[in-house]
Amino acid sequence: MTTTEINATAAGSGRSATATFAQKTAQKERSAAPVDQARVSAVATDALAALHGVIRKHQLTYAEYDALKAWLIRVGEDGEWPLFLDVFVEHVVEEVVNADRKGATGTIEGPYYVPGAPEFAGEATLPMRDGEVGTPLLFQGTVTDLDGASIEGALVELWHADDAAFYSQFAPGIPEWNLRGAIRTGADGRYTFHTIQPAPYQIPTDGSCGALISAAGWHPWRPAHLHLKVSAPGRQLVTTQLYFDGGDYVDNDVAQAVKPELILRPTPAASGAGNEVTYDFPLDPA
Ligand code: MBD
Ligand code: FE
Repeated sequence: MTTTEINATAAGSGRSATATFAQKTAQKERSAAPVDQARVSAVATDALAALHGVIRKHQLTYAEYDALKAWLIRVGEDGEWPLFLDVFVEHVVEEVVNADRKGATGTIEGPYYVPGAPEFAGEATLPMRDGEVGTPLLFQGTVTDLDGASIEGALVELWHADDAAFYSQFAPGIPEWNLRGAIRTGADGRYTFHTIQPAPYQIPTDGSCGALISAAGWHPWRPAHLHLKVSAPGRQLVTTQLYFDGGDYVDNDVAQAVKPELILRPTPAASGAGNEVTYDFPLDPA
């Protein structure tokens, strides 16, 4: 990877994620419930108390307090709040919100979902460039209810990074819907995607998230992953990711979003090109 590409990722992807998040929330805010003052007070009081506890525990200095202020200001200037929160915080929100699910296992959405990708019936090759680099992957399965009965009219949305770990609409120079698409299931509940396997994702190293990661001596990597949203009328939407058995960082995701149920074990494709794997989505009732 060249330095130019790394710079483009930090300057482009983090900031674009902020713009996309602002658009997505503006739509939701119009129908939002009124603010519950007691809940705001309870949560904010405890959040501040947790921070006060950290300051006491580690006997923070003024130099460290000023470094924290400067870093927080920079996260906003870089547009990296969605990146920071989705990498370091979202996994606990997902754990709490989906604790009672019985069907398909969820995990974090991350910063790079865009609604409205091209939709196909039953089977699709994801939009990709001529000669898109990467190992071909046939990814297929069935959307069902909790008893295993197939669901017609389910929507399986798939988005993932390319073989250089860049996401369309966030890194520059990639066609708008590259490696993003959705399949509407027929009566058999089945979906079949033809795509390529993504590469492990590196958190941009030259922005404020990268500065924290390197200052702390952590690593900036997520394992290679497919992102999915699977939904159907009368069913709970599941947002999840799938990983590749034995892949780098599967056991050490910086975003702590891997779960055992989410690890794919692809086999060589019957077609002879690349790999294939089957994964079913049983959806909880709404
Ligand atoms: C990603 O691709 C991602 O999935 C998450 C959660 C955070 C940063 C980049
Ligand atoms: Fe991702």
